[in-house]
Amino acid sequence: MRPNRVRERWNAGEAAVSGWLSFGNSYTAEIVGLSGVDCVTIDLQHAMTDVSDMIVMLQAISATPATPFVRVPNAEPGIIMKALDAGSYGIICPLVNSVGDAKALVDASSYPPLGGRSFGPARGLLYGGPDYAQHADATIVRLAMIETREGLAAVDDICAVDGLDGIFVGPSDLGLNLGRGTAADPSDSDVRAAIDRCLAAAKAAGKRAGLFCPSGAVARRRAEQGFDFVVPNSDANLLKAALAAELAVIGKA
Ligand code: 3PY
Ligand code: MG
Repeated sequence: MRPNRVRERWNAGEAAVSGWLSFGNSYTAEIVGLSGVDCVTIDLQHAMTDVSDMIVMLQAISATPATPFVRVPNAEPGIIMKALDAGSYGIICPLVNSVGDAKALVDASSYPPLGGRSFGPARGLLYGGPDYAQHADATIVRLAMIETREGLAAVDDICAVDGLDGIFVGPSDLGLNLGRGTAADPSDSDVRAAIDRCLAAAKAAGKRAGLFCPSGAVARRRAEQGFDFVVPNSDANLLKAALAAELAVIGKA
């Protein structure tokens, strides 16, 4: 089976860097996939994307060296299985608030006996290779998002769930849930402590920790801190920032 570059980075003792796709478009998926990132995450939760966009985006990413991940809208088994069948090598699941939510993620993304994923890997087989079924469970990465008070309170138990590779912190929702705003690189000491707490919980359980970041500088700092999976902002945010900078040069901003 084609290897997962995120796991390769981890096995080499490095953090994996992921692009983040908010446009439901195969061209931007290809551009980000060829940018030098290890991974490209298609966001089906908040982005302007739907399932048919996801399929052509996964096809575009196949033509790049980057490994495709999908952030699903929720832990509903149907969408997790569909993303995997379409060739995603990683699932990032938002709003994981309990051990039950984390187990549901593992269950939907793993074949029996580990889980209850139904067999029909469609594009997964084309992208992964003919031995997909034997290696899928060990190749696919499952990250549970910690981004609420409940998730934070349960983070140790969530990290202990068998088959879960780790957690992915959503700093904006976490800040919002703590009543401290939506900054992606929070200065608030409680939100910062909550992020550090998530990292410590993952490490204590021998699991991986990821984090959405608003820039490469923050992503680098977080990787140096010990995060294993960092996202240096989304395509849409980067386009907005780059355009604003250019417009400022010509006096339009
Ligand atoms: C958050 O910050 O809440 C996120 O979900 C980042 O993607
Ligand atoms: Mg969020």
